[in-house]
Amino acid sequence: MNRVILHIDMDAFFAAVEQMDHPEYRDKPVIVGADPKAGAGRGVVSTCSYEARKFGIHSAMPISQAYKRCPHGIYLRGRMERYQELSRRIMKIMQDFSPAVEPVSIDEAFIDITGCIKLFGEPRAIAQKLKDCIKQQTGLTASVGVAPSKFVAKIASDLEKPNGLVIVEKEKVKDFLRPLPISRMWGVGKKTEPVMQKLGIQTIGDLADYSQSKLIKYLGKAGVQFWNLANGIDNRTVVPYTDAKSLSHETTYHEDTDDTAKLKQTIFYLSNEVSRGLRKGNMKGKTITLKIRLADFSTFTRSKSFIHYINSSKEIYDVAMQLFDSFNRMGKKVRLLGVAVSNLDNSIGEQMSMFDD
Ligand code: TTP
Ligand code: MG
Repeated sequence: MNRVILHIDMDAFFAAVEQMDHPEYRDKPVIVGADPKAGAGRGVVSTCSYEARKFGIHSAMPISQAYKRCPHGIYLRGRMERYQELSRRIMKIMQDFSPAVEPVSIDEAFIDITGCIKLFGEPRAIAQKLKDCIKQQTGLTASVGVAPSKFVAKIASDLEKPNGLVIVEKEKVKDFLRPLPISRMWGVGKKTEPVMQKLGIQTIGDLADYSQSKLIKYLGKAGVQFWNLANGIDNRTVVPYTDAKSLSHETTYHEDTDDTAKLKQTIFYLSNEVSRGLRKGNMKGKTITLKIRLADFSTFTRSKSFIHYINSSKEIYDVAMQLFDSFNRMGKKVRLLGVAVSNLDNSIGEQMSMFDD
């Protein structure tokens, strides 16, 4: 089966958060990083808004140089906690789309959506929906690349920044890669680029056409990896990050439903699955959470905590049903249900898939 991988990267992340939280900074050059005045202007730029990029400012540039280029810019120190809080929210939004989310950095992740296409629609629609959800729920824009591999998805997300959406179909991967400069290759940095230049390799296409054995001669084992990537060969999988803080199970309906018997049956099934998982891992938990996504994609969680630990399916089911009965769906149909147990006593537990909204 052809894989469909998304790479998501937030636009001018730290600067965009500052512009969102401070409307007076919007449409202005905002530079997050060291103080250009204190400490004789030592230190560097963390990032800057797209308005500041017009002055040639970029990440890692000495702050003194940035200040020379744009003395009227808004210079900020940055608020790491706030960025982390938003990062967590964004990662959770992604987990609503697929359980296979691999965060790469504070503002970047891969998602494998291969298994979600039947449920959510075409890759373009899924990617657009994800961008919309991030925008609606956080106020920030993301750029997304969609491709059959991580390498190509990552390049694609960067091509039309900000607010980009680039889709590369399997048959078009090689043509897509060919004209790109070699500096776009993963792992080609200050050391490797001059070697490539010497070999006459300017574009990814040049690399794809180069003899593999010669590449190995000049670049060692890495030569094989570079050659494979240039030829669109990249089988690396998306490895979801889990920290076993909770154990959950969820179901998305093929068709949204408001059939109470069906919903009840799903909660029964989910409670059983979660209970089974807990017992298998010798775990118990104190908090039961019911997750409900309605037909319009609005998503809610309702939780109840106990003083004692539980893991039996009957107890989990009873609590999940109480939470369900007291939730007002405002007449809307249900798209997804999830049951989670958290606050685990899992000293001997293994890593499990989870959600913890
Ligand atoms: P990036 O995604 O590389 O940059 P960005 O989100 O600011 O801009 P773009 O639209 O090009 O993606 O990095 C994410 C955040 O990480 C960035 O907002 C600030 C921080 N960062 C640094 O602190 N120092 C750095 O050198 C880089 C590259 C990023
Ligand atoms: Mg970014």
